[in-house]
Amino acid sequence: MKNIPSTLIFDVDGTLAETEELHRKAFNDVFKKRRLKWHWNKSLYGQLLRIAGGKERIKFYQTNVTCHKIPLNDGDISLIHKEKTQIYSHWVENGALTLRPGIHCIITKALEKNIRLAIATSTSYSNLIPLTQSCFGKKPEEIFSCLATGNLVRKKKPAADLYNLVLQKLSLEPKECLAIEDSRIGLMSAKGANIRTMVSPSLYHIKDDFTEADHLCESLEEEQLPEELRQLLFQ
Ligand code: XBP
Ligand code: MG
Repeated sequence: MKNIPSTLIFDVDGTLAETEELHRKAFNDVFKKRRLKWHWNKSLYGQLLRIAGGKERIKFYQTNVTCHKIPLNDGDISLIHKEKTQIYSHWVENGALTLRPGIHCIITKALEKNIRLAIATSTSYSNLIPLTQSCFGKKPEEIFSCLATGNLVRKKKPAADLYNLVLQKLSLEPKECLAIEDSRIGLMSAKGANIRTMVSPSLYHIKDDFTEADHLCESLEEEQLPEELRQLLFQ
């Protein structure tokens, strides 16, 4: 790592926790309740994850994938997504997720050392609250100095909007930051903002192309981290 970062910018889904199976179940739950006759199996969901954001994913599916073309308008999709978010948040509040191995340690050490932390995620702010509350016993704002969430930008990942928002809100240069991501679209988003990126692939993204990553780590546990990040956090 040529420059030691002053700010670590975390993705949420797949990076802080393996969340996508829970998102998938919440989508399917709502589809069933609404008798849509849609079901996203794991293989299909893996493909759909190329589209960031739940609303965008539903819209893409309706337009490009399903043969039952039920004409849902943007209002319907927003309502479905709102219900999905309520179900997902409720499960997370009740402890359905744990952090990926190594994440608790990285975040605790960074806070001890006054290293600034930020979030750049396509997911909604309302999904982040139960995650930090159940895994850290804290509000997101008590851990992260900046929360760039999907609801705040026009274009979600792979566009660079979320990372650019973090740079703008914290008045930072890209070279002062390190992004931590799990997917190709996340990597593209961070690199689009010229931010050095460490990738640790999550389960759904093991086979993604990470050629442009500055660091590729099998896991986020201490021994797998790049030397400079280990020095920054653990010495
Ligand atoms: C991953 C996503 C999210 C979730 C669904 O975001 O694409 O859209 O799958 O979340 P990231 P919502 O990896 O950037 O954290 O339903 O809240 O949109
Ligand atoms: Mg992710």
